[in-house]
Amino acid sequence: MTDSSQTGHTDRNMLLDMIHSTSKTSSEDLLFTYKGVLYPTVLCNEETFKSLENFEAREDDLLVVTYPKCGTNWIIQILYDIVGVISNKELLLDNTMIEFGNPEMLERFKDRPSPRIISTHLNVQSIPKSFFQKKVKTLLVLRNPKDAAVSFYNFYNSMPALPTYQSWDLFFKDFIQGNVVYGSYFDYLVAWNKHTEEHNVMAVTFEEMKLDLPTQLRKISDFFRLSLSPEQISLVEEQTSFTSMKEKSEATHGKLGNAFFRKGQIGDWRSVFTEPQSKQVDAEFEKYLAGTNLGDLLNYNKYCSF
Ligand code: PPS
Repeated sequence: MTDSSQTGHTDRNMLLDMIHSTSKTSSEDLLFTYKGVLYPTVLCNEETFKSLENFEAREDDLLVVTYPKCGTNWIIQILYDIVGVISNKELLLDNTMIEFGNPEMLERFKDRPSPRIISTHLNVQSIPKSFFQKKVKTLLVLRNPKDAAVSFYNFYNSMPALPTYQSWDLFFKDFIQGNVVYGSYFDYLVAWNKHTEEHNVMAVTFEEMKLDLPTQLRKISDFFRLSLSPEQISLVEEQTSFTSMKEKSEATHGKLGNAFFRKGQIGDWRSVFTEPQSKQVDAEFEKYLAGTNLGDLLNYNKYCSF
């Protein structure tokens, strides 16, 4: 990616600067609701959401969809590295979520060369329709809800653009009610469950990536028809390990590096959840996801038993 990636890089830096320069104010100032879902005011606005309705996807876009804290930055780095390795170029990490920034920033996606790596936390209903009409290849990254919740709590408290919670218990109440940015974890997955049979949609989990990254890299690269040699897989594996990404995080994420790359582990929830909280998540899982394709993929009993 050449000139236009420089533009993207500027947009990314601009967003990081906007976050850095936010001083924590009240929740009312930091969050707004659009179509019943909470969003961060510093990063999102209604005008961009309206423009998104007419966003033109390209058939060769690589779309990544994630509920927050489920491995977004990891998968984005993986895709940049895969595309970079295949084209034999070091790509500048210029990614911004499509819903971030103003409509002009969204407009500049048109200048990005193919294949565009596009990522979003938006729920299915809010993703521009053209991605579905064009059957754009879409990778969904899932993470068990308990680790996602703990990661989210820590992120709220380290991110200037999000309100601070005085305690985990208070955050947990909001998480379980979907009263957090981007809404309910369960609603998000329930909506995606309806798309899991489509040939252009593939789901992987944070846990599978953590336990056997090479296998998942092969699956991901084959899915996007960007097949890698074993040597290329090893290179991408090395570049996208937690340690390596954390080390580079100041360059990629500025002062927020440590907020984005905190622990990168499976099971951190065990040191935070109380038994009743754990049971409450189990009940939600049972109600919404047990026995579904995504519910099965999550391997819930393995990762979420108290
Ligand atoms: S965000 O803010 O929604 O975009 O966050 P997201 O990138 O989706 O998720 C952040 C969590 O992913 C962990 N992470 C990783 N884990 C393992 N390996 C690698 N390479 C990696 N990169 C990011 C990150 O540490 C966050 O999880 P926690 O549990 O908070 O550490």
